[in-house]
Order: sequence, then structure tokens, then C-alpha cells
Amino acid sequence: MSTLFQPFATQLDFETGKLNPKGKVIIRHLSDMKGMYLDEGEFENQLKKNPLIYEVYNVVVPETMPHIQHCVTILHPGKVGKEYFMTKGHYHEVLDRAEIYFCLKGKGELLMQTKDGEFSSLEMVPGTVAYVAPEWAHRTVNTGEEPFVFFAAYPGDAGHDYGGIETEGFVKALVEQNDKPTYIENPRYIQAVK
Ligand code: S6P
Ligand code: ZN
Repeated sequence: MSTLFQPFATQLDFETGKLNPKGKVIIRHLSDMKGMYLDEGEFENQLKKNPLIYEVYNVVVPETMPHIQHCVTILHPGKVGKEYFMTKGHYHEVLDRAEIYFCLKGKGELLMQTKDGEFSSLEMVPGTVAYVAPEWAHRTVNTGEEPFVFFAAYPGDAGHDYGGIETEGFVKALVEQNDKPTYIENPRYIQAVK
């Protein structure tokens, strides 16, 4: 056998969104998201049950170039007060690394922003292929009533910078108003210091 990295395949179950083999699994409960939801009282209330918010199944490949990281996220439905369940959101540690999201199941929104405070969002339904361009932080929000499942692929060396979003927050938040997902300004958003 050559010394080259060997090709391999992973099986994605379209029903559950899970991978076989499972790869590296990341499970985030509400307690992992302190300070991220607008309604702090409701956040504390729900901590008693500490619901599962999302699961990420990462195929294990080296976190270097020229490899391609790929994974599936299962974002569960629910709300904290009026605000829909969401992922933490991050910039890539190597800021100019892009990413592709492919929605497989459920529905949601993909929120993106730059360090200059520019904001963009895309609706995600099964079949949507979204391009997260270089330098855009990204967060997903489940606006439906079933799990929102999407596949992602990104450069091997991208890495994750969570600290930026933990400090800044997102420009906008997605809440239910008159039974509809509605964007509101996030009063706690602080523009990044560059
Ligand atoms: C990785 C990619 C996704 C997220 C996942 C969870 O670059 O964007 O796989 O990691 O959706 O979100 P977060 O913000 O907790 O990493
Ligand atoms: Zn990413």
C-alpha cells in the first residue's frame, strides 16, 4: 500500500442524520450556551431540565491542508422564551476559510456576520446548499418543529474561534412573533475590536 492517505466512505442515515461510523461526536446542552440567549430568566428556568440543543458527528480526518473536514449537525427544535434553539456560532480560526452547508432535513436559518458588523441570513430547507464565504461567522437556528439536519464541509486547517462570538454576540436574534420566525436586533451585540 502507498504512503498516501487512503480513501474511505462514511454512511449518513437520512432518517436520523447520524453517521456510521459516528466519528468525533460533540453534544451541546443548554448549559453549554450560557449568555447566548436573550431571555436570561427563561434560560435559568430551562436549565433545570437542561435540554439537548444539538449534536455534531464529525468524520475524523487530519485537521490540516489539503484535507476536507466534513460533518453533520442535528439541531433539535425548541425555544428559550421566544428565541429558537440555535448553535453557538463561530468564526473560523483561520478567518478566511469558507464552508458549505447542505440542508438534508427540517428547516432553519443560517445567520452570518463579519467582524465589521455586516449581517446576512439564508433560509435553509432540504436541498439548500449554502456558501459561507471567507471571513463570515456562522450560526444556525431551527425554526421548525422537527430536527434541522445539515451536512457541512470546510478546509482541513480552518479551526474554530468561539471566543469572538461569545464576546460579541450576533447582530440579530431570531424569535417567534405572531407565530412566525422574526429577526430582531440583539441589544447585547458589541462590534468586534479589530
Ligand atoms: C464547522 C461547522 C459546523 C458547526 C456545527 C455546530 O465549521 O460550521 O459543523 O461546527 O454546526 O456549530 P458550532 O458553532 O457549535 O460549532
Ligand atoms: Zn464553521
